[in-house]
Amino acid sequence: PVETHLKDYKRPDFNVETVELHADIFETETFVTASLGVRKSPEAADGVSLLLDGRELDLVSIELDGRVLTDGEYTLEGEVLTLPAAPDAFVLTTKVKIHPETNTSLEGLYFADGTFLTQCEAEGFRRITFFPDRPDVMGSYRCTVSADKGTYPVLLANGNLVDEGELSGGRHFATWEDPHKKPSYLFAMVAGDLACREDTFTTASGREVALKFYVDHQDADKCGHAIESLKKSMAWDEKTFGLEYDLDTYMVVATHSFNAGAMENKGLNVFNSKYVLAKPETATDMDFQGIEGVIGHEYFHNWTGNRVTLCNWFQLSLKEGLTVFRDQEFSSDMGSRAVKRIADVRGLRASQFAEDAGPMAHPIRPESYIEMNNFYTATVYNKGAEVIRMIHTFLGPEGFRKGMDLYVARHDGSAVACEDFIAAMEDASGVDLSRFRLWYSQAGTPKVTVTRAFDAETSRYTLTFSQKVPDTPGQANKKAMQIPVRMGLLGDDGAPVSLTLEGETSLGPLERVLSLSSDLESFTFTGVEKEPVPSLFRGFSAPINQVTDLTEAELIFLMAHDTDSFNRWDAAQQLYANTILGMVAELKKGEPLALSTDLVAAVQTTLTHPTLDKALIAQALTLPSETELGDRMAEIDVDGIHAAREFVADTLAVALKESWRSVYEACKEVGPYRPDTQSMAKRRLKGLCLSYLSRVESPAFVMDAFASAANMTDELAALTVLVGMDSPESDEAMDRFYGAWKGDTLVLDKWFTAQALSNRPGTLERVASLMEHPDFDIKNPNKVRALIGAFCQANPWHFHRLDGKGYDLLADTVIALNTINPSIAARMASGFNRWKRYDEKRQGLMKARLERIKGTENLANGVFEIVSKALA
Ligand code: B3K
Ligand code: ZN
Repeated sequence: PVETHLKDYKRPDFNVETVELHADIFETETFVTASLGVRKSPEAADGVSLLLDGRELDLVSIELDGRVLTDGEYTLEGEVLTLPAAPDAFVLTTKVKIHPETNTSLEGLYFADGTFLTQCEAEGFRRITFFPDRPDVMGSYRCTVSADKGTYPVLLANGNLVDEGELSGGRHFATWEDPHKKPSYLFAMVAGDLACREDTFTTASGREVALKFYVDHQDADKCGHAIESLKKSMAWDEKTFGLEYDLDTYMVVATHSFNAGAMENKGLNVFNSKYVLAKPETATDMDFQGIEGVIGHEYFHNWTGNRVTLCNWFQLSLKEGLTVFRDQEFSSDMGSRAVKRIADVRGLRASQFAEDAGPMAHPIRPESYIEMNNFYTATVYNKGAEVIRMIHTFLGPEGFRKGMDLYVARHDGSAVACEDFIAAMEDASGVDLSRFRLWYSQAGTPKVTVTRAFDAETSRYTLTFSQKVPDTPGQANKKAMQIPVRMGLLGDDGAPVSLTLEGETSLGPLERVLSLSSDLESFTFTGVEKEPVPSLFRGFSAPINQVTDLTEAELIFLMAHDTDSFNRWDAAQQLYANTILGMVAELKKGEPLALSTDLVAAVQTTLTHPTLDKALIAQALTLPSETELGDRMAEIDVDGIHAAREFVADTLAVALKESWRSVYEACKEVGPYRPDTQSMAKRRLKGLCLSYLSRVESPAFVMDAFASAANMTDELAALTVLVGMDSPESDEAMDRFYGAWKGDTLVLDKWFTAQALSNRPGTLERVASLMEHPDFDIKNPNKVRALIGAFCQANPWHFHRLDGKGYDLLADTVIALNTINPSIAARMASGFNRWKRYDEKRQGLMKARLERIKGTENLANGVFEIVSKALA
């Protein structure tokens, strides 16, 4: 396998200005004819060859300006077709034969669940036709699709429908033209028998856009929420960034077989059905929120990704980090900002921090890759979004908006780099981001240690910050980063203290943003009468690990009094983590466990708080996951963490039984399901109460909640709790749920996941037998993620069983997927990435499985990259 390096990047020698495609789809083969209008770049050297990528294509014919090329006039070696010394401007026409009907990789053109569809990002277009398949080659596309009319009545591609008609033999065709030039990764086409749900949106400038959602006929009643979410996204981008939609039609196609969440193809998004289909009986509140977020995300790509695109794949975060930031802001504006922030940070800590501390650690702008698909990571996406958020913090909302305006004005229609975005932000705002650029090149989560000193005599309070960016593979001795610290100080009555820095003459504000930019620096506040409690990194103002010496009492104080909702939650998380990890150490020494009464009282106060947002209460009372706790330990103690965390949950359940019960009752709803913020908050808190109550109540109590649930949120909350109870009710609930939902593949994913996450003994054996279930399909990524992904990533106690059977299950799955779907195989293989963090016995077991995978014949490049980096 070869590695591609950022430092080797060069602009293309040839551009393809026009692309005329004909795809003739048949049951057992598809013919693709492509006529490419090629033009040599004025900067290209004399006599350079044109290189075209092609993967698994049967070349039928090749012509240059209408003349058939003979053998010596081109070469086809491996995956590259070369035209030596190509002319300055010409039309190249190739005809290839491909086999979407047997393509299980779900890249390029593939056939799944009765529909032909495409996925081209990152390098899938080369599976459709020979092409310089790189994002800096941009052209105008015209695409004709033909297929049997009875079986595939719907024929789609990007842009506008310009022609359609009948063909002989019961076939028909449709021709689509995209007026905007684009890179090949944004190409899409679809042929299938799908229902279409329509709506319209009128843009700020008064243009009417037709919105068309294509789904399986049986799902036609589940598009309403996605359509509403799209309309909200379109309005939000106009209002927030002044960006309007630019075509007359916006199409979304939903499929059950998709490697990712969704894909932003120009004017023709393809979505994993999970992010389109919802109604209260089948989708949870989380699903409703996920749909709103992903619909928004793909829509926002129209400007950040499509109109302004990437010059090479190393710049992926330019579109993904920015677009995640935009979808986060959108969701915050549609719902509760604090709740959204907490959910995002929980996710970041769970996946990105772990990635940044492991063998795959890479900067948000990676420097090399073997398989680009491996770099659609939490780092590029979610840390990338945090980097954009820090720019927003330094520039302020107005400066940021000016920067966005300038970025779009300068680069609309072109393929650019992260540097172009930073430069636009600097030029528009006048803020110097030179040191800040290190966030793009340095990997690893910075550790910021804070110490404090109070001088009562002079009323001075000093905070000292020291930062260390840890070494990561290929990167040592890093430089200090520029880090924003949004902060405040709380007086002993909980009131905020004025923040006047030494040397300032007027009274300072109650909150401010400090900027760190060296290894060690101090900030002294004057006029501080009594020792305050610091509230630092409010709203998680930087993606760092904060180390403080806050005491239990101070954390409890912050939990109750901080004016920043995020930090109230974070103080609680810190408190739980300190407590549980302290207990892990006590368990090791054989000491008995006891939970601090102050902590119990703090939980009680939060739980019964009369005015707090119920979603925030629920978040505050959710203990950190076993995975997250493990990440905080040098050597992860799987059993100790499980035992200590269970002890804390059980103790809180018993001690506050009456409160859990009364809050549970108070959260019961009257009236029909509504997916609004307040109703969701109630259901969330009710579900949490139920999980605590299940520790003190009988299975019949939870069964009752299950049986009386009137929507999927409540039903799944009860099922998830029941499945962990070692009782006959548990099996009964699983059977009833399956019986009720066996026709709905998305709901069955929840059924698989609930069982994969169970604490019950024998969970691994159950997961293994579910892989043989008729509704499980290893070719379907949603099924693989729902069952095996959930088990390996979110059920550490069972996955890390000391007999190594969990590791076998994962290794066998990776090896099976290696030939079926290499992208998903590589994703799954990263389940071993943390192997060096465990005890010697488990390390040995995991290493042996990694080696077994590495020794597999015909190992896909992507899997090779993950396992060889893990073993290095
Ligand atoms: N850009 C796509 C991801 C494509 C995944 C390629 N392996 C979805 C998104 O981020 O919007
Ligand atoms: Zn994206």
